[in-house]
Amino acid sequence: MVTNIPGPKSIELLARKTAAVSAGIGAALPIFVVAGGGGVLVDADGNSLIDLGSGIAVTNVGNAAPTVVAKVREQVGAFTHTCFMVTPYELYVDVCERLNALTPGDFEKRTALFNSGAEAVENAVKIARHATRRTAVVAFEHAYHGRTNLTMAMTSKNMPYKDGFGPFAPEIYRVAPSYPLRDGRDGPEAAAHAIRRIDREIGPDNVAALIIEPIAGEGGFIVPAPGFLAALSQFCTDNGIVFIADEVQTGFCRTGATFACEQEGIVPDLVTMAKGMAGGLPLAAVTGRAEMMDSVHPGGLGGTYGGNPVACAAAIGALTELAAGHLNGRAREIEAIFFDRLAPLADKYPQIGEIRGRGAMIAIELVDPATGHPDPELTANLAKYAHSQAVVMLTAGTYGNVIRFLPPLVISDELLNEGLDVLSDAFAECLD
Ligand code: PLZ
Repeated sequence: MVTNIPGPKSIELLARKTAAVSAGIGAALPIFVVAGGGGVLVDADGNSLIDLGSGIAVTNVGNAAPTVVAKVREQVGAFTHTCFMVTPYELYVDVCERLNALTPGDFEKRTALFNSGAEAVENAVKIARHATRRTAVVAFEHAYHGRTNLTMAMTSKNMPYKDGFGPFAPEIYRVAPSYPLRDGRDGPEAAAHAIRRIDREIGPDNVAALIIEPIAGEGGFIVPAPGFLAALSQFCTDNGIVFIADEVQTGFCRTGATFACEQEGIVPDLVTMAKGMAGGLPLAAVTGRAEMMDSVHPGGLGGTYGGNPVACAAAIGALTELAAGHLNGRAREIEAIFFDRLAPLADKYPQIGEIRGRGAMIAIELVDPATGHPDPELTANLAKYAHSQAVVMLTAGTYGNVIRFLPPLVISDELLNEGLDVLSDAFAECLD
C-alpha cells in the first residue's frame, strides 16, 4: 500500500463515477484498477491489492494471463467481428468442440455460444422448453441465475436483484435446496422434500427443466448434502425433465474438478457456462445432449455478438490451460490452505457458523452465536476492514452473512497467506 484506500486518484474517480454512472451500478471496493495479474490488482494510486475475488470467479487462469493475451492480440488484428450467424469462423466451432469434449457425459453433444451467464441460462431454458414442449421451470431457494427478466424470476434473493423490477416471467417454481447448516436433512431427504413439492404443486409432466447450481454461488457457497443432486438428477431422468447444471460460477476448475457436477457423480443434460472460460472476456455457453440442442429450428437461437471472435480466441487460450488439468490440483491445494488457516479462526470465534466450499470456492457463514441467526453486519465489517487493508474480499448469501473467497487459481501460496493474515486481523479488529 502506498496510500490509504481509497487514495486521492481513486477518490477523484469515485466522484466522476457518481456524476456519470447510474447509481444502480454498485462497486464493492472504492478503488479503480489500472493493471492486474498473478493474484494482484494495482489501483490508480499505485496500491497493490490481493485479489481473492477473481472478478467474481472469472479470472481462474489469472488476470491478463499470457496465453489469453497472446490469442487475443493475434485475433484482434485479424478481425474483430463478423456475426457468426452471418459469416461464420472456425474459432467458434473450435470452442464448441472443446466444450463438447470437456463437459461431463460421453454422449453426443452440441454447444451454442452467448455473451453472459444470464444469457446462457435464458437459452438453456428456451432449449429445454422447445425440446420437451413443456413450460414449467423448477429453480431453488438461494439460487442465482442472472439479472435479465427470466433469470431474475429464477433468482431467489429480492434485494438488490429484483426489488421493484417486476413483473417477473411466469412458470418459474421455487423449491427448497439442501442446506446442511440450516435444514438438518441428509441429501436423499432434502431431495425427497423438493420432489414432493414438485409432485404436489407443479406435476412432473408439466416441468420442462430443473436448474440448479451444483454449489449455490451468490447464495453463499451452499454445498448440498451428498446424494442430493444425484437424487434430483435421477428424478429428472425418470420424468423426462431436462436437468440443467448452472456451472457459471462453479465451472472451469474452480472447485477442484473441471466441473463441480463431476464431484457429485452426476451428468447433466445441459450445462450453462460463462465466467472462467475466457480469461475475462465476455463469453458464455450452453452445452448438452445433441438431440435437445438440435431440437431447435435453425435461427431459433443466436444474437449479434454471441461467440465473438476475440472472446473465442481468449477462450482457446484459457481452455488450453484449463483442460491441461493442473489447475484442478492447484484448486485443491488452495482449498487445503484455506481449511488449514480458517480452522483456528473457527475455534476462536463462535461467530463462525460454518466453513464450507470446495477447491478455490470457500466461504465462511457468520452467525450470532447465541441464536444461530445470520450476522450480516459483522460480515460487512470484516469485508470493509479487508478492503481498507488492500484485500479484495467478497460477501454473499441470501442473508448477506457470508464471506466468500474466489482467488485466481494461479495465486501464489505467499499472497494467499498474506490475504488470510488480513482476514485474521479483521476478526481481531471486529471481535477482540
Ligand atoms: N449463474 C451461477 O453466478 C453470475 C453475479 C454478479 P452473468 N454471478 C455473479 C452480479 O451481482 O451481477 C451468475 C452466476 C450463476 C448465472 C450468473 C449470471 O452471469 O454473466 O453475470 O450474466
